[in-house]
Amino acid sequence: GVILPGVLLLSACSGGTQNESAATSADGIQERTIKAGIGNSESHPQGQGMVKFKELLEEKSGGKMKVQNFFDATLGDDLKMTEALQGGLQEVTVPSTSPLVGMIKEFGIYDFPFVFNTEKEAYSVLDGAVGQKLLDKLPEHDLVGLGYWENGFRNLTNSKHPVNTAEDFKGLKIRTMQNEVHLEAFSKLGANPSPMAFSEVFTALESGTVDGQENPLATIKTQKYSEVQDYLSLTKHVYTPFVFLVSKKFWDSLSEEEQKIMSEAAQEAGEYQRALNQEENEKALKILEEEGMKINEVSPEEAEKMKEVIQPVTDEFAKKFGSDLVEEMMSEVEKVRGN
Ligand code: KDG
Repeated sequence: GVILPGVLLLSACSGGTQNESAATSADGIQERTIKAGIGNSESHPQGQGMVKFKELLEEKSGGKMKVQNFFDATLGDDLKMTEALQGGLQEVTVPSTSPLVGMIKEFGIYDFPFVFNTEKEAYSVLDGAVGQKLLDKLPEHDLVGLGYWENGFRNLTNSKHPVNTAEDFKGLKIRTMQNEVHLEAFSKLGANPSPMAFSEVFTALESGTVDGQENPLATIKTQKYSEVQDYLSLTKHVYTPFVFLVSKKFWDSLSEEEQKIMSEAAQEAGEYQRALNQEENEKALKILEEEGMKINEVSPEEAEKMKEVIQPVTDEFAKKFGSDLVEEMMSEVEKVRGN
């Protein structure tokens, strides 16, 4: 609620029943256990971000607010965990924004290929007015968003051949996230996309159900995709944010002080996670090469051609998601680029 710690203290002393005064401590922080889950492994920068979040929250709450982290989709994949938050069965998850688009369509603007060229451009949109507008849509879906972490620029791996040009996508069976923009963009390039939850990807690649998948380098490394994929093409075709979600049911049960330290912990852990992610992506490239992947760059000219092929898809979805919002995002990117 909105009760200040001082007021709480007063009401606990004067007239509060035995139960009320026992439940509300002087600093407005109670003993709590937060179940937090992600799809990535603990060694992934996202996993390390969760470890940092746990440390920070436990420290800020004097050890009262405890975090139990679950990695590797042991609590389910992004969508399942998000639903568990809505039902009040789980407190925290940090999904890619992409699978949420079926629920809140506007998040789909982040799925437009080739919008961002650098992390800095992405941060200015995510941490600015556009990012906040989208977070503001969460409460009506029983979710609260405490900011954006980084999944990052996605690159294509496959078992068939290097992808250098738009034509090279033709006929490739590619796993995508459960997201209509990704599906249609890959179809437009002539690939055969199939949407699939993250935890099923390795097996699908291994069994040949799909030829390829796309993810940031740190994920390609920690998921050991090099064991089942020969080619890594540095397409950087889209930037995926993570969004730090809290169950609204849980959030509304917290005191103002508890909400404050939880926001701070998510924010500070997010800054740490973004920096680590950039470092780990660089390191991963070298490791994947050592593991035998055949790696190719995609020239800016070819990337531009891929973008042109996909453009009709982007235009169609821009209308659906809100042209004003898309324009606001693009002008923010232009501002950063101009500087
Ligand atoms: O922990 C996050 C993962 O569950 C997922 O979001 C990773 O980008 C991802 C994917 O390809 O599903």
